[in-house]
Amino acid sequence: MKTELKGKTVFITGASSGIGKSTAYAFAAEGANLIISARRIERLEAISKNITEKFGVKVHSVQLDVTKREEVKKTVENLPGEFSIIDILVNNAGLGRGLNKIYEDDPEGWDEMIDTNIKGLLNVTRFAVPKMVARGSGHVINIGSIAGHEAYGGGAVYCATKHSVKAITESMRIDLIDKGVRVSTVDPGMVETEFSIVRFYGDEEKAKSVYNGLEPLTGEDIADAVIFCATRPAHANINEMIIMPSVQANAFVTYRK
Ligand code: NDP
Ligand code: 8X3
Repeated sequence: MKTELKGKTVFITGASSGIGKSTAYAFAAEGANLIISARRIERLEAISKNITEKFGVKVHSVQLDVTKREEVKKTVENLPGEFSIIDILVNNAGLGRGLNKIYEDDPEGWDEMIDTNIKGLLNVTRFAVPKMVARGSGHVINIGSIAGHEAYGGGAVYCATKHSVKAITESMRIDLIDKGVRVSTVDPGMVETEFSIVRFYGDEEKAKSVYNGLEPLTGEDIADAVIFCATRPAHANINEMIIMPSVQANAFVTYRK
């Protein structure tokens, strides 16, 4: 029997934009209640209002920087009563910074990527999973990347962070095998979100050119994949799902018109 999402509580990091935002809408459409988090609280509040009006589910918006371990601990351990049981955690918050050769790259960007994509994911997981373990049920869905399977030039650190997400997912699955907690990773290729704008420090033209001549994935495509993972019957787990635009064969080869 498929896992029912109605009435479940889903914690999504990085829900102010892109994949995280689409995932919030997709879970709400299934009747799940949400904890949506990111640094830009005003965006979360607007999303929360819209979701509540549209789907009638409960939404708790939290301003949270996943790189701040103490803040994450305080937030996750002190959720309001009706949101205190997290059934599903979607570790989505992440970013790329720059696309430069390693010997020319800005080390500040390395810190941001490592602190967010690896340590941020670890921080939230560390404080959300103990209650799942105590209850004997839960599901952690990480958003990895094709960059966690292949490494491309200019992406040494971003690719390293997503290879880390893959390794963390695999180890966690072993750690949680006897605890009733499932662990999945959804690993997309090119998705048109704010990702490239952030990667190129606000250069919208450069960001747009990443998708020139091809139809990229959308946040909704990835949200669909996340919902598929979350709705498998309790005895089944999607370990890993790689999802690409039809015209992207791998991290290197695209077909552009
Ligand atoms: P967006 O830039 O559209 O969204 C990124 C989200 O992460 C935002 O909501 C942002 O919110 C949040 N975020 C960034 N840093 C932090 C932080 N320190 N603390 C909390 N939240 C943070 O990009 P995407 O939706 O594309 O990215 C989502 C995930 O998908 C990332 O992990 C990315 O690596 C991955 N991915 C993206 C692909 C793509 O092609 N777009 C392909 C494969 C994977 P705020 O700034 O408000 O904090
Ligand atoms: C982000 C997309 O194509 O740079 O994971 O790997 S890509």
